[in-house]
Amino acid sequence: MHTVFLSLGSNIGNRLHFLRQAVQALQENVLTEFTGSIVLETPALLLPDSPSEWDRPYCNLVVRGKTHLEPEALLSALKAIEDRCGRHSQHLRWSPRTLDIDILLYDSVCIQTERLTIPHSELKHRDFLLHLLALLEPELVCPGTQETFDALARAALQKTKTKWKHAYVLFPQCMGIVNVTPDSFSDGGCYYQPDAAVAHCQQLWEEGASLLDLGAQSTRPDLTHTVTWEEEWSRLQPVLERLDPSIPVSVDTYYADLVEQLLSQGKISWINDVSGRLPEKTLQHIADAGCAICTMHSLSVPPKTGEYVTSLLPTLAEWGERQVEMLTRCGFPLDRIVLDPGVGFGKTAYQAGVLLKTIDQWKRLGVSTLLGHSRKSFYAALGAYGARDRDHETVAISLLLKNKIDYIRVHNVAWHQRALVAQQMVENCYASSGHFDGSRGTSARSLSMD
Ligand code: A4P
Ligand code: MG
Repeated sequence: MHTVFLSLGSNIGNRLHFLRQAVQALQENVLTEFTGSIVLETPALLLPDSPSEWDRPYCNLVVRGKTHLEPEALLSALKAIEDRCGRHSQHLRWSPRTLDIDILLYDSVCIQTERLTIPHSELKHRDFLLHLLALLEPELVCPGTQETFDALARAALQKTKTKWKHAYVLFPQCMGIVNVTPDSFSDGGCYYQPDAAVAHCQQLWEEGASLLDLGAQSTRPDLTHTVTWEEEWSRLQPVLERLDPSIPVSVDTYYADLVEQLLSQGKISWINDVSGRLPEKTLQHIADAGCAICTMHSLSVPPKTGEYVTSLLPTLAEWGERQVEMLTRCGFPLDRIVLDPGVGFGKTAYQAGVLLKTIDQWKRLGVSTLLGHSRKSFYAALGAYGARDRDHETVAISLLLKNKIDYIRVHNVAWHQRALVAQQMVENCYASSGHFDGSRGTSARSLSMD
């Protein structure tokens, strides 16, 4: 097996989505013992006289893994993944791309053929690649030099003084909450005006949300006045009209009429049904439109104080099985079904702990899970913090459960990305013996950082 480092970059459309697809394809078909760096947003490096519209920021990451493929075969496998992620095979050099995968290092060899230069010819000139490699494996010596990536990255950054604006992780995915309501429990009124809602959507997107969940009806506990589907639509329409169409949108509603209206406009990717009770005919239409369905367990919506589920785990297990069976019958493939256990909907604050601890109980069903724990009232069991002041607890639980869930539905995307990035930096940092010499992984030197 050969140890390789690859760089991945994307600067068109839904960049994190393309990188995520590529990482999954690499893990399935090309690399074992896979480790990924954090993702950095980097300014585009362009060739002289490039058109100004090429100047779009990239998302870049570096991955490490083992492969049995020889260099030329590896290059072909990477080109096949680029193709699948929508990259045109005929492209101008350094033009914008949905996905680019380059081989940075292949064992410690230096290769110069018609098709390949390894180490990659630009490696030493790109501060972000040296930085990402140094974050992954600081003591590794760059083949053909006597220098470690730690030294190379520090020297490059001293020269360029680059500061990256955003860093992201690819997993778990953040669904950003946007309440276009006057009365939601933690941010009611903040994004009720269309301009404020659109600006917030754009902000959450830039902070690293994978999709945005737009809700036009509060589901806070004991709400007495619910609004009609027409009112929900009048709140959502001006936001959907103004939103950047490349941002994937979920709409949080349990009204079948609103779902039909949304599908006829064709601007949404998901329906988030917190009632879990949309009629099968509506569900079939959602499936036919190619959208995903998120279905949540609840007893009543809005939840009523004093109404709680008994036998929590068997109830949820049975409900999950029934929902997947019914949604599959309605035409949803498994990868477009998302189950949400419904923290705060018919569960006590004490049951919330059990529910979170067993969040991976539906894994065997082959569908995705979403956790909607952001700022929920069960945090009041831990201290007298107001609803807007519960992001610390929310982030802590997201970090704890991040490997057990696919999506976290959160108000504060920026804090989540910052915390997840910091954690991933340490988790994926490799304490090597310095060279590609077969002893990788056997030395356990402690990390020291300037
Ligand atoms: N090739 C030679 N060596 C390699 C290698 N080590 N890995 C040949 C992969 N390919 C290699 O590549 C063109 C040909 O390079 C391949 O067919 C292969 O035979 P390509 O990916 O088809 O075209 P390209 O990407 O436009 O050209 P190139 O030279 O690979 O450019 P780079 O280095 O990929 O640069 N700015 C930021 N911030 N972040 C970026 O990731 N990337 C580029 C493209 C420009 N600006 C950027 C970024
Ligand atoms: Mg390339």
